[in-house]
Amino acid sequence: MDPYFATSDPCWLRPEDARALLERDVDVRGDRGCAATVRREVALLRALTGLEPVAGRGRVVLATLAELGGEGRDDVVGRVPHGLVAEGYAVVPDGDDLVVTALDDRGLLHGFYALQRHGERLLGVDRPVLDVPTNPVRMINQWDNMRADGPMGSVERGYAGSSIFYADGRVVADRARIRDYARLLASVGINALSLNNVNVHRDESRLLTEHLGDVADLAAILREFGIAAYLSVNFAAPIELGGLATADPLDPDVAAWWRRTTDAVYAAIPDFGGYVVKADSENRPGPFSYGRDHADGANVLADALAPHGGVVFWRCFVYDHLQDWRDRSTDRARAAYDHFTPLDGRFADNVVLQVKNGPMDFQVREPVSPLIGALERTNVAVEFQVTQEYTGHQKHVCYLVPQWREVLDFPTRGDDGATVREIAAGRTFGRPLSGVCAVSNVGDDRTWTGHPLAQANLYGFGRLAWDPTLDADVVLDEWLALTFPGAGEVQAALREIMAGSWLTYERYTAPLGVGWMVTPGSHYGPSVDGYEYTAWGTYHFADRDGVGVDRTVATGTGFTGQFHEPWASVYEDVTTCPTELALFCHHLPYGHLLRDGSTVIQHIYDTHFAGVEEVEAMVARWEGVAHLVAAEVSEEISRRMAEQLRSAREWRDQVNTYFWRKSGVPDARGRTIH
Ligand code: GCV
Repeated sequence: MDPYFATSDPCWLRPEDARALLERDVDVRGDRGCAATVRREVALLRALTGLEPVAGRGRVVLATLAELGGEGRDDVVGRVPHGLVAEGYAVVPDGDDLVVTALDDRGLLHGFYALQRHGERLLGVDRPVLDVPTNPVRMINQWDNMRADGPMGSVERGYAGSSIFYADGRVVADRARIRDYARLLASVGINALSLNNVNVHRDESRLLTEHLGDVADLAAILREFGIAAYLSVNFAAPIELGGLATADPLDPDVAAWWRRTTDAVYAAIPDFGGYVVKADSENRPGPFSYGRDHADGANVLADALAPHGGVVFWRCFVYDHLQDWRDRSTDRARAAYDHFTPLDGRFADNVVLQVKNGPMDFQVREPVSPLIGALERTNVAVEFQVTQEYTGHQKHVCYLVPQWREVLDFPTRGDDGATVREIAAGRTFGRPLSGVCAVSNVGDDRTWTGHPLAQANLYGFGRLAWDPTLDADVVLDEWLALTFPGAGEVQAALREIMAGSWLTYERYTAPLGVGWMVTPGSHYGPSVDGYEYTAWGTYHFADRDGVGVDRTVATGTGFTGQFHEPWASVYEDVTTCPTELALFCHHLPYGHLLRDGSTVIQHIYDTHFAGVEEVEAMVARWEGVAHLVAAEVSEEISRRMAEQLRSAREWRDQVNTYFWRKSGVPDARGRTIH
């Protein structure tokens, strides 16, 4: 029998979650592709739970529209709501049967997982239901390396142990854990996975060549779950692997090398997804070395992939990381827009520009990247970070779905009302190859995510990728019900703890959108001036009079002018700029009165005291229910919450003390500042 989560937590796929489904007779019609997977999953869940169909509970039939037509069930086909697309599914009650149907076998798989997730609520529907993915691309990016100091591969910005994919410079031999991961991802609708870090080192470059057989094996596992495999590639691979003297994208030998190499990949993996590329970014090679631009760079790969239907995800995280902190005119926040907007329309149709959600780097608060609304003739995928690099390293509870919802809902085009989610879905400019990507938060820890509650972020990303209009609280409730089944008190407590935890984290860390203030390198814990005099372009410019970055057009770096109206004006004017972005867009005196009525300095003090009080309340709330949760899990959560509280106090004290010493302005409420 398939070892279903033999060495790890089943997260939101606990066999008992499938009880309502397994009590029905489940009849899967096809036996190809993902339909075969559904059959196997049902058999496996029956074997694990011992649950068999209960007389009188009816039957669930999973069949494609073509199969239903072949059986003469045209009445059912006729009742499928309008709008079914590839990968989507419809649920149609038909007498004693509940029919799950789709255009393709991947749709049946998603329908199956929806029945498992929603149980009786979906199994008991009395009218047809349609559920289709909004985003064509729903991708997870692994930042996994093939080597580390120890035997297992490491994960860049990973907080949950080592890689589940690599050990000793090779793909792991035991792939059971990878199969479980594919299950988890497919169950929330993910359809693409890039298998290695975007920082491609020597070993990972060879995934394209000497490790290709292993990559093909991984792709076969993913295929069973409707997920396409991608590789991050090294732009200098023609030199490193091919022995050429150059990686110049306009050199015919370079183009021929990429074509040959890509042909070999497709010979091994006919449905290979394509490449993810980080170029000219943080010391990675790229087209700039040859005086070429990023359209030249992306298109040479796109040309190699095009005959096979493959796609290039080209990252826009391109900025000068060797900046001079004395130079106040260079603004890292401007970089992606400045590099890529002039190239709009020059990328091949099978290139997707992968744009981080904000203009800096996954801070707890940033404006939406203005580049997302600027590209009209280019495919775009918005990149999020599920791994908690800047949001507490999975030691802190930080439920990120509300942040992602805010980004997705932002009407970045202002004038014509298009939101980030509409642009990501490819609807605004008719781009069929758009969507969302996210950096994974998993490792080989038994819990997958280190902090058991961080599982909610992976679950939530998948659910939003499928349907970006889902309410963050509804997603949280789904996850809680599946993860702590039958434990109402625990669910209620965790709902209170998690729902607002992103805003709590924001309160006790860097204030008013200014970002950073983290320990350089690790990015964990406070270091207010840690990046202030470095080359990374991540400054707050605090002095005795004020703090913040003047990014206005009138007197600053001009970043605010990269937005469409009304946002350009809203951010430009300090009286209309949202409070939470006040210091991202403006350098303000400590006595400046914010829109919420408090001064900058008092706001810093108040939010930092409040943030810690909120963490204290979270810990107390958790302690009230911890005994209701299995010891192994509850002890892990308690340990991490204790660290969160310690760290939050450290943040509060360092930030408050720093600004009290700089400004000399005391806290209006006389609380302790050191
Ligand atoms: C994979 C930040 C992170 C890096 C990461 C980079 C990226 O700079 O700190 O670890 O590298 O983003 O997104 O490429």
